[in-house]
Amino acid sequence: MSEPLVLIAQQGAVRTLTLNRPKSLNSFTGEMHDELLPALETAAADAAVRCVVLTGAGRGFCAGQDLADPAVAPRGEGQPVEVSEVIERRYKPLALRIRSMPVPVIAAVNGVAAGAGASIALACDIVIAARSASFIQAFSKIGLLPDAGGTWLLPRLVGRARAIGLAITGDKLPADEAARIGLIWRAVDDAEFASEVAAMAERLAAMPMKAIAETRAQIDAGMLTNYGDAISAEGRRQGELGKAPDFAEGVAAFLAKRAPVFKDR
Ligand code: T3D
Repeated sequence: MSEPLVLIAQQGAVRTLTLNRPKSLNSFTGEMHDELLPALETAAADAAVRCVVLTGAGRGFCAGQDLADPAVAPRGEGQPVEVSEVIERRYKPLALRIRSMPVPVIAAVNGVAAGAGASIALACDIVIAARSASFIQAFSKIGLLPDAGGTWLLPRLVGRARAIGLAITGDKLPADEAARIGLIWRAVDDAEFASEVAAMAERLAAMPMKAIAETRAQIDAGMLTNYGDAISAEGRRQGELGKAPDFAEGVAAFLAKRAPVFKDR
């Protein structure tokens, strides 16, 4: 039997999904998509999961689309390949699933994240990178534009000037620099990478899930609306959170000077 292309592990309330095509720097094939999206769906539906960590096996996080995959590899003159179909059918559902998970998603970027691999990492809620990792908008080097959400994410994360610079040059951005310009949450020493990721995952898993999911949804929605409408939308979401048990627990714990135990999802 062949090895799974996505390894699934559970530690406490943390579900870790590891892209597992290390020889090709975990680049995406149709088969890997076939395993990753269901793994996320399963995690979303499992009440025992309160944080998902996405990472890569070996020395890379993900080198984007597998350029040798016959489904998308250019076939020569007169035989165009329908790239848009792959994006619509594969990357869009994946990115939207990550962005709408009922629990926080950490991208633990252990090595290079290139092309759609970078877009998928940046779609996650918290990106922690090992200091030796890097981010590459590899698309321009092969005559493409940033996809899988790249053109939407980049300017929102780092502003137009840097988004265009990164996208056009395709230059390698070291993890430290990515953190400095606000592309990611943190870069950490390689020796501390695993423990830092585990600590953050454990911390997030103990937080109020509904509040985290609503915060993410409202920050994304707020970017598409005006200030007043954003305040009203925040209020509506806050109204729902205010009725949930986690809010009552949070306040009770604060007043009793004890640690809260959040259970909603
Ligand atoms: O096509 C569509 O459907 C549209 C969707 C597009 C989405 C995209 O993601 S487009 C962007 C695709 N990705 C790339 O263009 C990145 C290609 N890879 C690289 O530029 C380099 O590999 C890296 C800069 C990421 C890392 O460089 P390095 O020197 O550390 O490693 P390497 O030696 O280049 O790669 C190691 C192996 O992984 C190597 O295989 P080998 O020679 O040992 O057998 C290499 O061919 C393989 N590999 C790396 N990236 C890919 C890949 N194989 C297939 N597809 C890849 N994307």
